[in-house]
Amino acid sequence: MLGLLKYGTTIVLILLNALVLITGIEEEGILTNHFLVQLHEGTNEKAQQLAKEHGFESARKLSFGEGLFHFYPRDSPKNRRKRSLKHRQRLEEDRRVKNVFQQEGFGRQKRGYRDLSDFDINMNDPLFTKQWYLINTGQADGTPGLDLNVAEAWKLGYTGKGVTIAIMDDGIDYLHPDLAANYNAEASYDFSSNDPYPYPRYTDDWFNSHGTRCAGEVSAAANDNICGVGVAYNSKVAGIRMLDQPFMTDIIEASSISHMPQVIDIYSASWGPTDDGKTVDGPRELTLQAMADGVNKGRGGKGSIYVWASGDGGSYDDCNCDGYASSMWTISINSAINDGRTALYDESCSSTLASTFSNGRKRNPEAGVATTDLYGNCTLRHSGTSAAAPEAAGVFALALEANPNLTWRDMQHLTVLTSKRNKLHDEVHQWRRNGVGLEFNHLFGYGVLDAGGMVKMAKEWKTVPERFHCVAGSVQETHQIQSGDKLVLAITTDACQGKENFVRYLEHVQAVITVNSSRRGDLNINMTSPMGTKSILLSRRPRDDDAKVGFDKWPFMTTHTWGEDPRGTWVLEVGFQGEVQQKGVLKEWTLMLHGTQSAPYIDQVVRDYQSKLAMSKKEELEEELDEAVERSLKSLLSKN
Ligand SMILES: *[C@@H]1O[C@H](CO)[C@@H](O)[C@H](O)[C@H]1NC(C)=O
Ligand SMILES: *[C@@H]1O[C@H](CO)[C@@H](O)[C@H](O)[C@H]1NC(C)=O
Ligand SMILES: *[C@@H]1O[C@H](CO)[C@@H](O)[C@H](O)[C@H]1NC(C)=O
Ligand SMILES: *[C@@H]1O[C@H](CO)[C@@H](O)[C@H](O)[C@H]1NC(C)=O
Ligand SMILES: [Ca+2]
Ligand SMILES: [Ca+2]
Ligand SMILES: [Ca+2]
Repeated sequence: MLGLLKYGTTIVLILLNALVLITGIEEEGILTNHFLVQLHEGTNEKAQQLAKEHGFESARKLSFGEGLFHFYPRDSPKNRRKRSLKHRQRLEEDRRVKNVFQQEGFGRQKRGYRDLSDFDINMNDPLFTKQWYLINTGQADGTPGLDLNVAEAWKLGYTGKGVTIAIMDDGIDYLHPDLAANYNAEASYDFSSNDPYPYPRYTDDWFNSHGTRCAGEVSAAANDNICGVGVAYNSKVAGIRMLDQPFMTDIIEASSISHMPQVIDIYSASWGPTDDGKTVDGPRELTLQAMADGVNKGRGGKGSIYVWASGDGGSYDDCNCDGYASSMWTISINSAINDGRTALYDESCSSTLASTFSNGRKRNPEAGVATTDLYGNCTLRHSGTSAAAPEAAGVFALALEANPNLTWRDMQHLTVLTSKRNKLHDEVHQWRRNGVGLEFNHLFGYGVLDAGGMVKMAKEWKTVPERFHCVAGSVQETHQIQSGDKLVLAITTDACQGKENFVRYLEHVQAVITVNSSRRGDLNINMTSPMGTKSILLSRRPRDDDAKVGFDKWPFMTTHTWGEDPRGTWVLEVGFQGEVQQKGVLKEWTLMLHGTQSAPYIDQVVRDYQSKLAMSKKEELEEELDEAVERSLKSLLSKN
């Protein structure tokens, strides 16, 4: 009897989750005229017949138990509740019926439908209600609930206090009344004109408004009656002016990226190589060194957090050809528009970690990103993946306030685990799950950042174990490729098992590739992990007609295999797309694995977040975790 009761309760829950049957019922304990009916022997027809005899509309067979049916009413569920008692008695008396469970009705909010007043966050800032990326109630024809979930983080008390974010851009209007109070002058600098005042240079068309707009998204003050509210509205913002000179240099980039790494926590960059769909470029020597130093020595050794816009080149470009966005040391952020679709300028690539929001697709003047603008103004029209990166920087500031101990890798792990698919919708690339059940998309990465989820997990977070690097294998012979005949290569690896640098749980994977071809833009490269996760390392770039340089030891990066066991066979596929016949030569493929030896989440609250993991893989994962615990215990014991 107890068993049956328990069973019944479970079913009730499943039923109510699966079917949106009840509307308009707020109180607990109301009985509906939906019934869970168990028959002694029940075909679908018999059940439907019986349901009609008893005055129901019909019955539906339920897949999760023997002889179980949902008897549903003819009438709107709101009305005629009085009749339900009679229904029940009559059903119970019917000899064909074994059990009857009348369904209780309880409140379930339709996910995504919200009202600003639900948040009891009362900001007097005039643009606050237009900032749909903070709290999306469906403004500007957007999809309600599709937002950064900052309200939850704010309610928990996290607003960015004590965290400094640098905007590396064309300057900041630090006199802006919505920014002045949060401006960190000591941490600011102007590398475009070598002075401590990163004020934007005036032009008639307000061309240099980019940095000011980005700064407002992160750190605009709250409740001051001016413009809107920053994601981390109590954080400090520093201006690093470095985009406003005729040419970029390695020195300016390196200086910017390494400016005051013990004071600045997060660096936000919304720039990179030209998004013309034919450039392949990345950080030069000094900048690479500066980034490496930043992640190793910044923030007292916990590592500077570099947030990067994945690019505005649209479907013509591939952000894996942008060495800043595809770097393991940057968190590369793509953008979704206010109804969850991709923006026209979004670039896709396997190195993108997560997404935030930019403008709406419709030419709705209120669908842009509302923020501060030059000369004390406000704007509703900020857009592009430029707008997306600072939102992420703001969310990371909230996480750092929740736990200042987070390392640059902890931040990436948190991003992977707490970002959500939500209502993001990519017409080209499907959402898939990787070998450990993490859901990802080629364009959106692991989904949209969830500030509430992130601060909660950050609070309990234990720093991930030491990181190791393993060269899993390398193909050095030359291989011909031509249209219609793709090249397939394999590397079988033990991931350095038995050596000090064994990588058992993946973080980033790099495929260092040297290849030339008669047309670089027609090349495409895929790589599949031993657990079966395919990463598109390079997609076609129709405007790239390079026939000389190709890729020279280019590190293509994927984040899709995060958490996977890298041991086994990796497969690389290189081919051409496009009408014209092309040929090329692949000269090198070196597979580099980065990750941990011990399971990163053993001590983590992640177990509570396993809904994010595929149910089918959950047990395997548990097993793996347990095995890892056992292994580390054994090795500890053997050392004694
Ligand atoms: C905002 O911009 C307009 C020009 O579009 C300018 O006339 C006005 O003075 C600016 N507002 C402030 C507060 O400076
Ligand atoms: C951060 O680290 C310090 C020293 O290791 C520790 O005392 C503190 O509890 C940690 N804080 C959090 C939030 O984990
Ligand atoms: C690619 O490299 C091979 C071998 O080095 C060379 O023979 C060939 O001409 C090159 N092809 C192109 C398109 O540069
Ligand atoms: C790579 O994957 C994409 C998407 O599934 C596919 O269209 C393309 O043909 C693949 N390319 C190769 C070389 O296998
Ligand atoms: Ca200046
Ligand atoms: Ca404000
Ligand atoms: Ca690009």
